[in-house]
Amino acid sequence: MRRNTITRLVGLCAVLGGIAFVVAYFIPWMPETGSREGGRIDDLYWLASIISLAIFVIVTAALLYAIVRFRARPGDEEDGKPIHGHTRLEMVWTAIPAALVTAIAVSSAVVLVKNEDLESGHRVVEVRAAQFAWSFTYPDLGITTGELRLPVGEQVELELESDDVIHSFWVPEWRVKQDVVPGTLQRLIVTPTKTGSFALICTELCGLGHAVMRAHAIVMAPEEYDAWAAETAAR
Ligand SMILES: [Cu+2]
Repeated sequence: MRRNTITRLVGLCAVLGGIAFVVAYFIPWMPETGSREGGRIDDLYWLASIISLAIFVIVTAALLYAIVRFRARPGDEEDGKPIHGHTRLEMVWTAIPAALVTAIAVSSAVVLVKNEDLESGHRVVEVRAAQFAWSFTYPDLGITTGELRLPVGEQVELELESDDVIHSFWVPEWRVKQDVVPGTLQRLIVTPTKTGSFALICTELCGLGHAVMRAHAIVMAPEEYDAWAAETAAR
């Protein structure tokens, strides 16, 4: 390749890379993260996004350059040169994606292990899904509610069960998500890091009322949670 070609390709990559960065970084694609597990998942998203965008930018730059630079001129009836592969190039474009996919797999496994690491003495809430509502039982308080309340900064294990069909538990800000399969006990571990009221959504089409199968996940300061727990348990 001539020096000129490389300079132009690098320039094109820089322009496309700049556009890709602006689109990826400055547009809020996802709601702000509200859990410790979610922060790790966001890191994975960034790793996969950066790799994908880098490859996209390089491929697009080469494609655009080739379309403009090597286009058939008017009156050009010639066939292209017969080219039969390029072993070294093929080895490179096999080895690099293999390394990238391995990097994504290893970091995903690390995040999965960390996100499923249960601290001893953690809080437990039993979650029941039924057409078309959620209910939450707090074994330590002996109460059941229609909205999920949790203290901020404390790891909780949600034990999910379904009364009828498959549902799916999802709070977008927490990033983690779990199908609730009838006849099985599913677990989801989450450590809320942000107080507030978040939408809790069923994301498995579970029947006519699926779209309204929503509840709130309310994350409170620890002392507020304790006050609510004491008041509700006393009723
Ligand atoms: Cu549902």
